[in-house]
Amino acid sequence: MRRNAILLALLASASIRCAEGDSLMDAGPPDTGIADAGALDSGVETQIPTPPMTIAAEWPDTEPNDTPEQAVPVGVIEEAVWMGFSMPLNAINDDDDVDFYVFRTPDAEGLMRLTEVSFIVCWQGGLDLVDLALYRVEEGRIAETVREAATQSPNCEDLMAGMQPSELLSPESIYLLEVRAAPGLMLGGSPGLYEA
Ligand SMILES: [Ca+2]
Ligand SMILES: [Ca+2]
Repeated sequence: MRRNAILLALLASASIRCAEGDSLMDAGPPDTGIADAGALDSGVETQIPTPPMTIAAEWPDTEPNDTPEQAVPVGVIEEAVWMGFSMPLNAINDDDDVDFYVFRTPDAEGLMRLTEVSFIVCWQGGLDLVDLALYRVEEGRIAETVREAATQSPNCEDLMAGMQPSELLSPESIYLLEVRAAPGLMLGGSPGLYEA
């Protein structure tokens, strides 16, 4: 009964508002506002994409990939990290661009075979272009920071720095690689291409 009364009161107030001359146009924006709030809520709920079970043959810089939730899913890591060989080419597109990629590790045996894999990202131009970070992902969220590489090197950042993948990574797990513009970067309008 009480609920019906409230509903009637709401309907009555709505009719009064209409009667007062508030057009349907005016009724629009609050609705849009609610829709936006809904989108925001679902944004909070979104998770880091689950990478496919296929081989991570290409690591394209598909923008926007500026947040972990927008990470480019690249599959199971094998042999090498391939950046700068497929379109869209990997680049720091502006002075504070961030590129996230999410990948899987193979099983323990496969991981031991990954002796040639390195996480060395290089570029030209003689400026400090990128910093790197590697995170372990659990249930679609960042569980821990595994390692960071943030030197002032003018040509490469090396995330592994002499370690083997099997020392750094767990088998059959999901990891997120962050390639972000180095602090204070000034590209002067042209993108800073990088390769791995
Ligand atoms: Ca980019
Ligand atoms: Ca980006």
